[in-house]
Amino acid sequence: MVSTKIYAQPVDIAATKETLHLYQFLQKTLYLGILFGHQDDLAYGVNWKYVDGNSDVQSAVGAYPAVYGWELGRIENDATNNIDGVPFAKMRQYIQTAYERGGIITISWHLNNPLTGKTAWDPFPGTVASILPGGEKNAVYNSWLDKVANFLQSLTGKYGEVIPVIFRPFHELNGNWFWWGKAHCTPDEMIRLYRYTEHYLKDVKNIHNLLYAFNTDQFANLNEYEERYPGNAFVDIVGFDIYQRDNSGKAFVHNIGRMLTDLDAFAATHKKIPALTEFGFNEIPDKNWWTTVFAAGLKGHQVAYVLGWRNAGAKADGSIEYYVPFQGEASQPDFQKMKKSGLFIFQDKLSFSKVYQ
Ligand code: BMA
Repeated sequence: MVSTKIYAQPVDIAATKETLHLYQFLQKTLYLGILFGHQDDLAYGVNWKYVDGNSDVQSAVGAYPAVYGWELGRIENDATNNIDGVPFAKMRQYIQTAYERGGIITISWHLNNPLTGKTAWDPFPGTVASILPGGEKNAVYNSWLDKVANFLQSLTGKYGEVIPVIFRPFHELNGNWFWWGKAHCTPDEMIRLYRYTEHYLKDVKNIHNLLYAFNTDQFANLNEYEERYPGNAFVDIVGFDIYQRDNSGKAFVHNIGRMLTDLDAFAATHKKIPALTEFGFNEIPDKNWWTTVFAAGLKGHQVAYVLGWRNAGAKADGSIEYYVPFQGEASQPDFQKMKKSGLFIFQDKLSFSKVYQ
């Protein structure tokens, strides 16, 4: 169990006032409920794209999510749209809209491979080493971080203040599918890259609106979880990603419970905020999944928030991808039941002053 003491200060000692308030709010909510989040929620859903005010979560339960995930992939190429087609200009507006009503923003980055120019899924050996200081691609990586910094600094509220963001770089780093994955760099290289990235944003670019999230994919035990942990001085939020990929809700409940028990202990000893940084069961093939599997698995554990992955709908390659109900979807009634249970917090329970002031 996480201790009831509120940690006063995020790792960035120069964090802005709003960022500090968000940090403290996230700790208070651990005792009130779990903030429900969704990736790309305001940009598109299973049957729509870029309709102002639309949200699959809102259409399913009458309230917007509390947490909004966004993705920076392709910003490194100066692209107009991100890796999933979301125009960065629109993303900025959605972030501003959500922030003004007390929504919480988290950002991931499926950045291309800086050594080969291919995608995040190109595990070319030596990529991490090549972008560290002294490496042949360090200057390229710095120029990419400059673009990330520009975008983060452009997220401003009504009074010109910068909007706080939970930044989640190098997610799922114990998997092997990304170039920063476990099989493609040493623990020391990964730790140096995480620390360097943070140092560059904070000290070189003067970015002070970030809380830093560290997150793995599923893990076997705490040794695996900790192997590439950059250290207490670099991390505010600790989490992991989990997807159900078979029909057995039983296995999911067991695994999520086992990992949350480890995460609870890790968060308490390291004085960090626990979160479920991504989750999903694609197309939600079980209409009672929310109460009998998802909420059942979370029961008895403390996480500040959960982030359901994106409702892409039908994709160009013919596959279908969605993780959160929408109006008329089979698991909508059970999702409504889960909301009524009060375990989760949606936007309707938040306001700007509660979260940021
Ligand atoms: C993956 C999938 C992809 C997407 C990528 C980056 O998990 O959703 O369709 O391009 O995340 O957001």
